[in-house]
Amino acid sequence: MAIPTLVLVGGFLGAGKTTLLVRAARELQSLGLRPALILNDQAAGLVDTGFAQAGGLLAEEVAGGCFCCRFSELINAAGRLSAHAPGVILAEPVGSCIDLSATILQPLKQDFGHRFRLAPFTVLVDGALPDLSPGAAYLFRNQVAEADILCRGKSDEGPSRLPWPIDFHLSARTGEGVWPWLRAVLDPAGQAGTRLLPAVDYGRYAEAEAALGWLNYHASLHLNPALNPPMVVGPLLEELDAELTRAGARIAHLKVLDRAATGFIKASLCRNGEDPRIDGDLTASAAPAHDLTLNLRAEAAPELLRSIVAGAVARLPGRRGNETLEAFRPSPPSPERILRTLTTSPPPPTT
Ligand SMILES: Nc1nc2c(ncn2[C@@H]2O[C@H](COP(=O)(O)OP(=O)(O)OP(=O)(O)O)[C@@H](O)[C@H]2O)c(=O)[nH]1
Ligand SMILES: [Mg+2]
Repeated sequence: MAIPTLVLVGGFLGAGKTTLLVRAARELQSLGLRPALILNDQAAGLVDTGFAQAGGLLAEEVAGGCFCCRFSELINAAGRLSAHAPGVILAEPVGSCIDLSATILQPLKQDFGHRFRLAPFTVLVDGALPDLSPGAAYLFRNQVAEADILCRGKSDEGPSRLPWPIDFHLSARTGEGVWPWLRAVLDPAGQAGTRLLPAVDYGRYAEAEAALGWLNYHASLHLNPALNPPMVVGPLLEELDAELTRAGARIAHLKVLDRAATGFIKASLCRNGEDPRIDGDLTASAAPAHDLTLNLRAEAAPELLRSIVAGAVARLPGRRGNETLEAFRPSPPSPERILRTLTTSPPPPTT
């Protein structure tokens, strides 16, 4: 049996990684190539996993730390997927992660060439450079420096103002550039992990990540009156945006997924005050039972994020059940493996 191709797509919070991977998975499905996804976060309860599953895709989650700190779990998640014989595994590391070449790509090439063909590492960058604090800018710069393939996403939103040479301009929304990029990553001649950060100051890396407050919320809702998903998500995002802005909390990514029997909506903000970007079914009819997942990454204390989100969901009409809310700062990265030399993959098995 052929081994799957493992396609890792990195890039900063909100760059459009999940949307691209879901789009790419659908394109691959249309050719019978059996895609699967692995999503990743510092905590469980991911909008991204729910979004992929709501779209009928096979998705695994590595939670509780980034792929580099949970390298074995990444391998285990890929192992669980192998029961479904995927042709392509699309994997998204946490959007604040750096040093992925040394901590994931080189170890994968060195020790797992018999299990995966590793695709060139793609880094996706939003065409409108995000407005970043110095710490976030440090993470962003290092992500770009590790790319085997650098892509500019959201090309439907206007011309790029990026200062780097871009390999592919693509839009997960319109599909522009998605196939040329997929052909490049699936090309057996493509080289993965060709770049390596010379050295990483893990103190500075930890500080930059810890400047971000992280919040994951999940609940089942029994609404009275019944509402459709856009009527749940729209006012909630508007209220959260207003309150975060008032409190001086800079949003890196605020995303909400609301699922009802009648349809689902995912909406997100990548900065304060912008219009939400929406995926899903705006015409779904009203329903009383909903499943709500909210992930917020913002430059603010986790306690502040907790009180703002808890206050906003408490004002939803009706009852909430099975509530979970985790708010924290990411703990210092502590990779399982660091291999700071460029390794070559052994040839894949011939049988
Ligand atoms: N217009 C447009 N919007 C997009 C495109 N790709 C993603 N988006 C929107 O950008 C927002 C962020 O997209 P995600 O795919 O969630 O970004 P991400 O990089 O996975 O974010 P994190 O998981 O938080 O790191 C969502 O609201 C998407 O709908 C695109 O090609 N065009
Ligand atoms: Mg994502």
